[in-house]
Amino acid sequence: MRTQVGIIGAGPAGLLLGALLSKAGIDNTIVERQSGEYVLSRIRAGILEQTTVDALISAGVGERLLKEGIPHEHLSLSFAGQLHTIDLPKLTGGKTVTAYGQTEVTKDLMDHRLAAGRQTVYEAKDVSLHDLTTAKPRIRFTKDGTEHEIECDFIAGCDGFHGVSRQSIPKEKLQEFSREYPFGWVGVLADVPPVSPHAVIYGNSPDGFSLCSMRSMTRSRYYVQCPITDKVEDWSDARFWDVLRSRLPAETANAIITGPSIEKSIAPLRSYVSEPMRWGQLFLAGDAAHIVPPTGAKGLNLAASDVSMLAQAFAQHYAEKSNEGIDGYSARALRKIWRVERFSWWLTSLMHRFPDTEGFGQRVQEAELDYLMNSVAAQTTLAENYVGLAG
Ligand code: FAS
Ligand code: PHB
Repeated sequence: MRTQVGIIGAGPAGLLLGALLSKAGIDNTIVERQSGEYVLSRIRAGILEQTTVDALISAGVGERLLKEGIPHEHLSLSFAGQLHTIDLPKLTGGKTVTAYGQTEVTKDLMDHRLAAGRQTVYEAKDVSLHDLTTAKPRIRFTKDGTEHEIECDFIAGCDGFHGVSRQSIPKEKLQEFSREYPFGWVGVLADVPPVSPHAVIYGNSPDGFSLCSMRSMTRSRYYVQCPITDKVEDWSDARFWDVLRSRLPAETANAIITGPSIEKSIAPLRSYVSEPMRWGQLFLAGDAAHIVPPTGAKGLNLAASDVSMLAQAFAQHYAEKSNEGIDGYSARALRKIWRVERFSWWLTSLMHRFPDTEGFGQRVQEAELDYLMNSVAAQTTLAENYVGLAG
């Protein structure tokens, strides 16, 4: 087989890149190791920046998003028993974020790709990359027991943190930066109305972090900070709802409508960046190159930012015979990535209880929250990062 751009991974990064390349008339094939059903079963992000919404509309998959996505004009922080609400459009010249689950984004992109007759190989086994520093890099995989090979001009590694792409780059060519956080998040999805349908609530309480979000007006998404050693079986629904309520102001806690969890999982929190994002004809995008703690709601949005830049770069190569975009991709993407890594690390540090933070550290955290709630300048910084930085 042959294609212009081979894409590894059919998560949001791979699917959005495929849609953007198809729109630019660039042939592409996606190779995914899981089934489509499995990819859709993963419950992850829920908040889209405007630039992500714009990229999805540009890729031709904005119709359901515009109908069902729920704009959030506010962001709320709760601490010391109080709820503080930040007016996003007022502080950012009219920008907001949109509540629309990653599962829906992935479904829209999958449906669009199927309807366009574009090739996606699901359940591909033993995916490997070859000849990456030549003009004809190759993807090899096994499907239903038969070995296949795809010759490409370029390969986009969109296969997430545990994928094969980053591992195909010689270790000595990579610089890796990481920070592991000493806690995780228990996440619950429940078919109950959201307590706060127009603002995500981030909570900092003496017992730890909590978060109130949603997927629709009848489906809610909640999280609480938990020890990194916890297992999902340690968390009954009853315990989850009690802990969540105990970490929120009374008025909010009393308004929470509980119900049986339809999904419950524990996610570890880490910050990670791998540099550079290119090796020969291999380009990394999304979680394959970086991870942010979900506190800033940035993982999916950063993946969309990478593939928007990469799609532009490939289009410039083929349409204008210019390599300026692909040669500058890694540096341009990393400049944005590090600014988002900084924001995600900062909000995580501000809103969580760290095992070793007491005394002085705790007072500094409280002073920063107090300053944030009494400074328009500080709230503007939070707001412009939350709605998404340009570039
Ligand atoms: P993904 O990991 O989504 O997709 C990579 C794809 O590549 C997968 O389908 C995988 O099966 C495939 N793949 C892997 N190895 C392969 C191989 N060798 N060959 C072929 N295919 C291969 N972000 C937020 O903004 N908010 C959140 O609340 C949030 N919660 C999260 C919870 C969890 C548990 C995790 C893991 C992440 C969460 N994220 C969150 C981040 C998440 O949304 C990612 O940023 C987003 O999925 C990134 O998309 P991709 O880069 O496409 O990677
Ligand atoms: C979510 O809706 O899943 C969500 C919202 C905001 C975050 C993280 C996750 O920061």
